[in-house]
Amino acid sequence: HYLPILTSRSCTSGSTRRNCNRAAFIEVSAFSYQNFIDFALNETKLHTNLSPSPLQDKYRSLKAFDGKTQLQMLSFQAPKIRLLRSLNIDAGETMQVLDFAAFPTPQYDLPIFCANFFSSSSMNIVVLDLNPLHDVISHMDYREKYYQSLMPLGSMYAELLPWGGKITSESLRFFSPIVLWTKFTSSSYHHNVLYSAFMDYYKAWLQLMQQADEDVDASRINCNCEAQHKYLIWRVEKDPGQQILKKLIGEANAKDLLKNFLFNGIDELGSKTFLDYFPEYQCADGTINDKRSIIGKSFESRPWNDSEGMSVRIQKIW
Ligand code: BLA
Repeated sequence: HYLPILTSRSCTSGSTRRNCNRAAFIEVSAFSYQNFIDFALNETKLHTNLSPSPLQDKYRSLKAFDGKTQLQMLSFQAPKIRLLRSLNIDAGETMQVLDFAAFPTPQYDLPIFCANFFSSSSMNIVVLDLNPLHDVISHMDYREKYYQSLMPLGSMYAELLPWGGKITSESLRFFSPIVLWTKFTSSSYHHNVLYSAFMDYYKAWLQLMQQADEDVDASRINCNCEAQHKYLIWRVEKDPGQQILKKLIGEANAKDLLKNFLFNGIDELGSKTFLDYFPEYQCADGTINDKRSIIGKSFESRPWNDSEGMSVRIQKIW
């Protein structure tokens, strides 16, 4: 898996193959997440019948206020996938961002595939996970069904991409025991490990998708809808990428992109509000607290390491 995957800019501008390979290893700040997206789409097509999402009409590409930064959007659907979408932000060497997610059709209790990679010229902030639809602490059966067999894969990558330090405590509820939350300085080694992890995690998700049986019980489907709705509402309101999106394309466009593209489905999957799900964010005047976290940041180290200790420590935030 450890291939020189970084598509260096000098590669695309007609340099020789030898220079191209050198550039891929040396110019670590000039890379793109496009090949991650290409891999995922090609791989998906091997497993299911992918068709364009109606969202493609409205969300394709945008240029930021700076006139240089490009935002590229793709969206698809498939029988078991309600929405497969990606946002790729290309600000050259200053910033590259990938937000790639797959949301299951509500008849399936499949995890949500989540790849959020933010890269500036020096720093990378990464979350890669199969976000659980249902709580993996109280629903041991859900945890076993989807994560038990993936624990070795998760442990291998958790060693290569160590825990990124304290996070917004509320976020942990949306993470699985195999989550990769990490920060690293840019290097071709790190980017290659990340590409490898992305490929393996996505292949694992596709396999789960292919094997998933449809829920027929109406109450189970309702639970799946509500869980996905809660997840979407959380991310529309509290996603850490919001500030940057607002800076790039303005507040109204950023809000539209978050609600109607990135976390599309809020109007269809449920009718509860953010404060119904997260009442602790309610201010005295009834509005939603702007803070990303009420509890504050915690989890200095990977909380999933010891399975006994983990339950006790994580239960406190539920
Ligand atoms: C930081 N992004 C973070 C952090 C997390 C995530 C955990 C660390 C800060 C924190 O504790 O909140 C990602 N958090 C997630 C994800 C979930 C979650 C995926 O709860 C899912 C449930 N990140 C993006 C995009 C951008 C981005 C699209 O995904 C930019 C357009 C930027 N993320 C970004 C930046 C930081 C960050 C700049 C550091 C600044 C900060 O902490 O606010």
